[in-house]
Amino acid sequence: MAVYAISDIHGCYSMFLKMLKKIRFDETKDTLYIIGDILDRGPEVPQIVRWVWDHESDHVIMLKGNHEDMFASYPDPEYYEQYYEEFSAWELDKLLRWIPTLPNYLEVSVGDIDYVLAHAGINEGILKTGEDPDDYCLWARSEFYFGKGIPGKTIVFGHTPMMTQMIDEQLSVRIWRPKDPSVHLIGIDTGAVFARKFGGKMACLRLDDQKEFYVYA
Ligand SMILES: [Mn+2]
Repeated sequence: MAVYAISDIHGCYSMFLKMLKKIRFDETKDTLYIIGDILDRGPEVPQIVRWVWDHESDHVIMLKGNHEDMFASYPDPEYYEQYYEEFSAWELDKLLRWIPTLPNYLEVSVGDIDYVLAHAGINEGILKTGEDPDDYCLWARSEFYFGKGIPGKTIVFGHTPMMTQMIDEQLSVRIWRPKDPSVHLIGIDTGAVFARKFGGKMACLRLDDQKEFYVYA
């Protein structure tokens, strides 16, 4: 009955399967939120997309990342030449129809913690109105994670690999939290796709008790 969050898989399908094993994910009981960016950069993009399609349910829930949005909004045959080879025509069509249906953020209460999940971040205005006209949830950077968050909410986000960012003067390859304990932000992108280059790894957070899980390439 555990609830997990993972993000920025970026085609690292083999690492993702390792992670499912590590957390002993049971899709009949547990829930997994994938907080965007399964596309681009990594070696096994079609494999992870097909896995998500095969498992999407009340127990496997995908949110939109900027890389999904870019693919759907500005499909560039040259840039995505690889995908046009790797995916079938009907899969590409499905991808383009699927991406706009993915949410920019989700509110999830686990135990007594009210989480908000968003790929890059979220602010109070978006949460109040439900509108994200500037795609803040997909693209926010330091203006979000150097901010104060939203009172009463714990925000789990990805998008910025924590190993490449000097945050609070701390170079981290672990799940990140701000030093100020009153700011409830949790950054879970630990750079899985950059694992070989920079020593990143794939992180997964159990929302029930905030236990951290890591797998290596
Ligand atoms: Mn991203």
